Amino acid sequence: MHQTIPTYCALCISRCGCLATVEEGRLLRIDPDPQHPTGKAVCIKARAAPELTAHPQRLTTPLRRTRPKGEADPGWAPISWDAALALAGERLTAAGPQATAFAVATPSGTAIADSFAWIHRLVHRWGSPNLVFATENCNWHRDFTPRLTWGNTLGTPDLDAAATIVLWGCNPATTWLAQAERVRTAQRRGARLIVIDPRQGGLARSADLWLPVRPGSDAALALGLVHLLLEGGGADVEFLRRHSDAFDPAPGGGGTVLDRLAAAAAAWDAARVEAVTGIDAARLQHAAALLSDARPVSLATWTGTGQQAQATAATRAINILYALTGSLGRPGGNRWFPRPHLNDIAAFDARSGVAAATLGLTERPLGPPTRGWITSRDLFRAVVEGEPYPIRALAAFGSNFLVSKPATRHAEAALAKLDFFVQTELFETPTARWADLLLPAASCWEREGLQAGFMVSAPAEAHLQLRPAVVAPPGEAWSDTRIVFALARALGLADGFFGGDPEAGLAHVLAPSGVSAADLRAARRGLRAPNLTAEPPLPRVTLWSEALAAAGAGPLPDYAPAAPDAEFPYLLTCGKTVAYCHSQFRQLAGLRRRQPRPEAELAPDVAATCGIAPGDAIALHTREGTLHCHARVNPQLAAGTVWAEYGWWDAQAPINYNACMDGETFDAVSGSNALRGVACAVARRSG
Ligand SMILES: Nc1nc2c(c(=O)[nH]1)N[C@H]1C(S)=C(S)[C@@H](COP(=O)(O)OP(=O)(O)OC[C@H]3O[C@@H](n4cnc5c(=O)[nH]c(N)nc54)[C@H](O)[C@@H]3O)O[C@H]1N2
Ligand SMILES: Nc1nc2c(c(=O)[nH]1)N[C@H]1C(S)=C(S)[C@@H](COP(=O)(O)OP(=O)(O)OC[C@H]3O[C@@H](n4cnc5c(=O)[nH]c(N)nc54)[C@H](O)[C@@H]3O)O[C@H]1N2
Ligand code: SF4
Ligand SMILES: [Mo]
Repeated sequence: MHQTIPTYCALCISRCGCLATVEEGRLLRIDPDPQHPTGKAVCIKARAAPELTAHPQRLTTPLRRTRPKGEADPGWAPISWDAALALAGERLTAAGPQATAFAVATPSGTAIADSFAWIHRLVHRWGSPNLVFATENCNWHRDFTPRLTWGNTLGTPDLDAAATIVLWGCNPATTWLAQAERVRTAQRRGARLIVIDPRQGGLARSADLWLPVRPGSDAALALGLVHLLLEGGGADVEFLRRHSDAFDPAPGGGGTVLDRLAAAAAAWDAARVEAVTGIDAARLQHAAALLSDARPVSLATWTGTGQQAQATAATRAINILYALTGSLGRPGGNRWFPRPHLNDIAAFDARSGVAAATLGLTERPLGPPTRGWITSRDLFRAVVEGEPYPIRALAAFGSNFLVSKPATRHAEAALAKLDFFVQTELFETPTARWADLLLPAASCWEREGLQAGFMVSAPAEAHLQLRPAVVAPPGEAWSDTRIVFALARALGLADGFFGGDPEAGLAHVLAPSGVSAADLRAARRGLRAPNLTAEPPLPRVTLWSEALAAAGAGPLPDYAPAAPDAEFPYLLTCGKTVAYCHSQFRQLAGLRRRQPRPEAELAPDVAATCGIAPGDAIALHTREGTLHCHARVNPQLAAGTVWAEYGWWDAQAPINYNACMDGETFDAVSGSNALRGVACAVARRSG
């Protein structure tokens, strides 16, 4: 007998509402659930869920290493959960909280969001200062850099009421189906669309204006637009007068803050912008005209502007440009819609005693270390060199940082040197292969998960849903939340974890929402939460940032173009593809058929100069290393650009993009790695 279960897909940020068809404990298929606020469509990753839940390579029992680290075969030996938890408790206690770092997978590209706050609670309550997380290359510049300008996140673009939508370095048609659907609906209603991306993918094909910016040069483009808005009278002066420091005297003289901003932006006239970004004056004018006249403006940006060597300048300049439109916090602009009211159990306040010890905080006092989030580079250095203090143990919940983070000097030595490394995973990955103890995690289809707010619109944000397990986990796999609660017990923290009972924890989380877990289990599609948070008042905009000035960056953003490089004359950049999330899902044959091997797109000028035809085997060289892949030629790619896939791994072949990224080239404020706009050369190879 078939059973159809309403649920949502938790594999990526989109959290698409869907229907799971199950028969005799087996997941048969996933279909969209149009009644759900994010249920208009599902992608091929969700369609591959039956393969993920039944995959023969899934981890099904706790495994203990029996062979030395660094050997190809860890000699995994199955052990019981009791033995595994006792071992983890004993070894982590021996290392102690300061010498133990944690790691967590991305909540935007995995289902770890289910357990994200509980993992943070474990880290914070136990007293570890350090959690390796992807934020510097993921959401930092979207969610935290805007705090420097208006004290809050970028907010949610109110797409349903926007006159102009700007997608700047994000590609929701590939990475966020539910958001792309809202953009298409807005376009049908008549909203204008501007896409700023070196590659014309997805929605850029139907945009009113596509700006093929040269990778890594977004700060210059944004400053050029700030200049045009200020010069042409397109800035919302009334908004600035009431809600910003624009008319305050600038520290150090030179008139008001707005005068100083205008002077700084005037250095970016159209000719210089074109020379640096590749965007000609006509297109720049067109963009400025839309931003000046077709308001309110909604803005989405994500990793395209974040993974840059000057990402703070880029996002600051974009945020300032956005503030000039006067759309912030208004209907049709970026807003902070009311969300279900929940208790926050991440316990960031418990960090205060150890916060100062967070790795990288001294170097980046405005960056992710302020939240306890560290880079793998800083972790490896602490393990190998004992700098600034030794770290001996690592506890990771997913995260394949050997593939998802750039190459760093100490990686192998650090992983070999760790006294103890425990990881929860679905599969054995290149990172997991270094573990002492590997714990099998249930996938999102095999465990409950709570989603408070589905992001893409006001009604979606108010939606609260408790996703059911639609099938049982394979073998003895557990949900990460259950593992966190069990580890908390093993570390003597049961009191701070509701007696070690996840159900009691869930009841506490839901208490302020006005609904119970039982209510949510009955309302299978979820419901509009009775108690919502309040929409915050319009924030005050800080154009002139004393905080950045004090941290050694300029109070106003600027951009320093890289010198031309004769040896590595092209610019390498990357982006996501529909079939995969980061380094995941290469095991799934259904997805692998769609995208069987790593490929890179070359702009026609690059292909012509290098004598490369579509389908050729090529090598991409950077100063850090070499990447093997196959060529496509894409006429819809900024001149001089190479756009490659990342996330591939193979012990035998150099196909990991990030192995050619220099982990020492990063934004000084945030630590975001230069993964986009990297100097490269291209050559044909045989094979
Ligand atoms: N060159 C380049 N590099 C990038 C990016 C890029 O655009 N270009 N993007 C960056 C971004 S935005 C991010 S967020 C990071 C992501 O970096 P990571 O978080 O390291 O993401 P993945 O490489 O997908 O690895 C996630 C791992 O978690 C496991 N996993 C998945 N779901 C679960 C779960 O529910 N529980 C547990 N325990 N494990 C799970 C998967 O099997 C996988 O091995 O990569 C970054 N790296
Ligand atoms: N299919 C799929 N969906 C995902 C994920 C996934 O791995 N796969 N990961 C999830 C996660 S963790 C995240 S953070 C989001 C990220 O979502 P997005 O930010 O939308 O992801 P990307 O495709 O990495 O990058 C967006 C765009 O940046 C462009 N770009 C490259 N270089 C530059 C540049 O220098 N300037 C500008 N302006 N644009 C540039 C790329 O061409 C790409 O179109 O996606 C989430 N959804
Ligand atoms: S876009 Fe695909 S992977 Fe992401 S939530 Fe929707 S169906 Fe799942
Ligand atoms: Mo991400």
